[in-house]
Amino acid sequence: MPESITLYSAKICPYAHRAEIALAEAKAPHKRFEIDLSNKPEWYAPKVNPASKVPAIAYGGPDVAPDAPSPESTKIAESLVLVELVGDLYPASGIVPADPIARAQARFFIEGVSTKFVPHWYAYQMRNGALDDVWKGVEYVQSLLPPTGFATGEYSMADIAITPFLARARLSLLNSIGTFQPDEAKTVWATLTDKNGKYARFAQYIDDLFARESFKATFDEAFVTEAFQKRIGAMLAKK
Ligand SMILES: N[C@@H](CCC(=O)N[C@@H](CS)C(=O)NCC(=O)O)C(=O)O
Repeated sequence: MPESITLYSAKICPYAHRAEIALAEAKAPHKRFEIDLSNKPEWYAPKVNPASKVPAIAYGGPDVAPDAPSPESTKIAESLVLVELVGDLYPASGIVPADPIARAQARFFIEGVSTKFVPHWYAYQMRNGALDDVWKGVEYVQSLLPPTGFATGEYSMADIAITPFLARARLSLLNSIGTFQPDEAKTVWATLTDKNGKYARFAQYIDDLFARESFKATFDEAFVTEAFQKRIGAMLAKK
């Protein structure tokens, strides 16, 4: 029986969202504490995560309030580490595939998402990066997908790794939050979700990811849209 889990998270953060989806998938009892990234509590870095980032988990230890973390709990950070931790604590969730080959495929998929999709998406959104690079990333991820179902067949950590980025890409493109032109942004999302187009398999995959209960239960689209408009708007205004 796993010990107590306290998740330090932020609704806007795609990395933190990975940990939230994993906990929801596993139906893992936990406490959740929202960290305001623009005004982080002074105890957060010294007592929970020296890198001062979300997500982080305090595991085990005495039953304390999240804003008074105990030195006796184990503190662990990094979204992908946390997703695997939840999967290992709750093996029946299938988050970490039991089959070694499926597990390796899931890790390979995550590697592709982290190196070939996320950096190009961020460059496009935040720094006028090349749209072509985003398409290359999508094409690569699409090439890893089986004909139907999730990244390795059954839903797993591979799917958890990409979902928060697609959800935020969607709202950023549809609300033109980024360094792109509004018309182009809307066309990009339409192309990505066109079931008869070049990315038809990817479009079906997006539908399947967004239909997952663990995603729906952990994504506050209205909140994230408004927060993105403020935070990313301010970041871009500084440039
Ligand atoms: N590699 C980390 C990245 C986490 C990360 O960058 N989190 C951001 C928010 S999305 C953060 O906490 N940044 C610190 C800050 O904004 O002060 C992970 O996968 O967990």
